[in-house]
Amino acid sequence: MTNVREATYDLLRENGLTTMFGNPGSNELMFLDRMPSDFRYILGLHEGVVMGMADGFAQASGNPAFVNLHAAAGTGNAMGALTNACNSHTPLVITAGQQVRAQVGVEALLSSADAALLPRPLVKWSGEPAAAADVPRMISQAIHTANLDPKGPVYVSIPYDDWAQPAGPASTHLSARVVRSAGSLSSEQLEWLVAELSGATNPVLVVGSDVDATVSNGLAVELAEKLRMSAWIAPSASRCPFPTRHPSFRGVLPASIAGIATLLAEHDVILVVGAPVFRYHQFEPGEYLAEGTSVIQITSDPAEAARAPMGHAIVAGIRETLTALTGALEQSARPIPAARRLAPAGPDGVGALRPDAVFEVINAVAPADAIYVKESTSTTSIFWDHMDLTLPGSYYFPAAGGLGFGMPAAVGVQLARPDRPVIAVIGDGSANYGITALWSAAQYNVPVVFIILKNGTYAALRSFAGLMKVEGAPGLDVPGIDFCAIAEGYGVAARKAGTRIELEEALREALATSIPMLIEVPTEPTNPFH
Ligand code: TZD
Repeated sequence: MTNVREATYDLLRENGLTTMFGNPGSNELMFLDRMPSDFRYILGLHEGVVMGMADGFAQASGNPAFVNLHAAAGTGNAMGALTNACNSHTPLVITAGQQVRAQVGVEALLSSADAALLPRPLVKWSGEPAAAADVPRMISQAIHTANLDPKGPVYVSIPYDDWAQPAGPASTHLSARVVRSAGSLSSEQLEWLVAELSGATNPVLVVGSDVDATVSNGLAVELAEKLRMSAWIAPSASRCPFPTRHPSFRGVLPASIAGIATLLAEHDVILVVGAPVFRYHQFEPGEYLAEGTSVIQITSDPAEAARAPMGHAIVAGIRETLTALTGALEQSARPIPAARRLAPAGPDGVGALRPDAVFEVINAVAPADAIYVKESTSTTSIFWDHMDLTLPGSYYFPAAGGLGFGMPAAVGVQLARPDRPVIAVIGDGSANYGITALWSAAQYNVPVVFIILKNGTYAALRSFAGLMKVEGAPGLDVPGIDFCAIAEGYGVAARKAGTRIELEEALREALATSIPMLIEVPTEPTNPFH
């Protein structure tokens, strides 16, 4: 008779979850026992890194990724990373090994009391099966829950004596199940939307990460062109949903209440697609909207629709809605919005490069299909201004601002997309939260180019301190870290690049090799609010 372990591997295989990200302990060994040869296991040396790799892999592949953690301790280490996966609607099937059933009640070492409660509220759903025979069905439930809109992480705790038990009769039906959602607008809803947009005199498009997640970037361009709208990326962007060199593109909205109201004041209708309204950050209070401006939000996430402080919302599939809308709208005769003019990088500093110069070099040297994983917090808007990102799936950033995503996510993205070069642009503060991803990159031969922007400080926090009138706060500098030595210690080749020419040479070398490489670049601190 098929046991729970065999039935689970069958189920994972049928659903395409043959790459596992994990960090094992005694509770997981029975599951990993004789892992079938068509599965691959990517070991992360810390659970934050395991989660970051899985998050990058799932976002870049568009399919759920499978994660295996160790009990409560492993889950705890993973939870910071869950904040990002939760915000980015990343479909993750997270499992954690539980002590044997007979030893959970006595709280034996590495048992997880109230295991299903532990990861909430950062997962869409979580559970621990009431009986061994129900494990495969529950993992099936987890896969479908993670993958239905709004996608997101889910969590199952599994007592380790369950794996050898007979699978229940339901397990024979699970592998063949197909569960899909269909999120189209009704004809009345579409008519209303078309009337609102056609009747607007100066509408504007704001696109969010779920446009990129559903590979609807081309539809967003079509929509902007049809209505001759300028287009912004929603604030706190974690993906790139609109080509940054398209004439309609205006940039990423600032993440503040007053900032958005002011910037969009000239528009009568703001159409927000695939984003929350809005993911604010710095507190600059004021009116949410200027007089005469209204918002219409299209999102696949009911919670996102419900919590918006203003505007109307429609909960529907992003791709389906954009397809219907572009088909139903007439071509506008308004003048095409004038393209913005971008300033070139400023003069080079002495002993350190300006971030805009770094991005100019990267943009000039890297191929057009490069994918960027970014975690350098003070240089975000400079990056957007200097980079030509055209293809879907070209940019990933921690969606909840939780650092420790960048280094590992770059490894996960590269594993999912071996056909495109992956360049991780990481701050010298951020790098430390996920630094052991270097080891996974080296061991699994994942040819990510890691570029560390070494400004010696938490520059974003210094800027926040200025904004909040905080003086003399401790703990804002990170001097004395040699990233080349660290990289070499984990088995990754490394170069220092202190000038444009050195950076250009190092980047060309790194892109030409099939091994991971780290480039440490001394940079000048910048203020993101200036
Ligand atoms: N811890 C975690 C897990 N996430 C965070 N966001 C922070 C701490 C706080 N934090 C920020 O929000 S930005 C930042 C910290 C520590 C500085 C990152 O420094 P960096 O980048 O060198 O990577 P910049 O460009 O110098 O700001």
